[in-house]
Amino acid sequence: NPVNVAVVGATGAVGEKIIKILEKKDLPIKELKLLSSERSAGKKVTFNNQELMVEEAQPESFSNIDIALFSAGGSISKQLAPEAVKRGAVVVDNTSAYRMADDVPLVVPEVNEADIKSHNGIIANPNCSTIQMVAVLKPIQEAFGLSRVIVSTYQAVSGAGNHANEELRTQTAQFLNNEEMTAELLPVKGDERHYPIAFNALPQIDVFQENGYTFEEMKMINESKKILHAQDLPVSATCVRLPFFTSHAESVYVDVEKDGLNVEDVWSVLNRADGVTLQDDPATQTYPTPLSATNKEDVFVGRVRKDLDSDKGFHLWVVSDNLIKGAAWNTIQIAERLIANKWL
Ligand code: 11C
Repeated sequence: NPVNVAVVGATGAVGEKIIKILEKKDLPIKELKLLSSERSAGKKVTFNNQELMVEEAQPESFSNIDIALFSAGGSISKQLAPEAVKRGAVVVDNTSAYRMADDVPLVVPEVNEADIKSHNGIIANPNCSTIQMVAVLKPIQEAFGLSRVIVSTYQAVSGAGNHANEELRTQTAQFLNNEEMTAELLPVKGDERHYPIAFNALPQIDVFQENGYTFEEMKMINESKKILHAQDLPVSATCVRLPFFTSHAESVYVDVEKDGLNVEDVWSVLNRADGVTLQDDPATQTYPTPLSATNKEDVFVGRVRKDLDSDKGFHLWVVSDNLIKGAAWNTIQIAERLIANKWL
């Protein structure tokens, strides 16, 4: 049966992608309602050649909605997701508001689709940098076991939203014109100090936690354990922002449990993994980059190498579009599975 879908945060970086992907896919949508904060209400957005008006999200907006896709920031989700659920909608939430709640499944469909079934009205979409990593870790975990993960990220500015893209553009022009760069947003909106991102690398994504890790690093650590059902797996992360617009890249080190594996063994499980594309051939300089992964749905992996000292250690380079698989596409996949499995 066709469903009524609401997109909350319809004018944001992720909301825009959700609408574009919904146009391409054949979800049985009866009505699409576009919602936003008061600031963006009144804007017009085209969907399937129809002009739709963006309305301010209110509790009543969710009467008659079957699926609500939230990506308007954590505070809007905290305020309005329960209102949507109260009115009978199932929420797929793209923010960090509910991810670690025990009664909220945190889902990457290729990894833990079955977890969706136990939802109580809210399903959380993981952080972008987590999604692409677990998509690659899962087939390795299944085939060989995992005993340790260490990741360093190279993340795009669009992860911090459309305003961060503008800041990179402005600073790049300033630098090339020999002007002083103005930094007002990155590394984190609202934090005390700001540094230029253009021609730079910022080892801070989101705010610092008491243990010295940033919230982005802790998200990667805690979310990965939850999605992989591996609370005891040691995971450690260093997250860095770099001056390009789209797609996050990650250097991932894993220790597997099985002895004596070689690169071909890892290639063969990655080749069979859903949603993963292997691009790995040093002889032809074949590997993914943020530019080559942009606007694609898959997670790309290359540079698979066996550690030179540890028999069970492997290094991988993982790249994916942070706004597509990292956000909009994963959200829509969850909605698709809700409908297909009749888990609404
Ligand atoms: C970034 N990963 O690149 C963040 C953006 O928890 O959904 C995604 C924030 C989130 O800045």
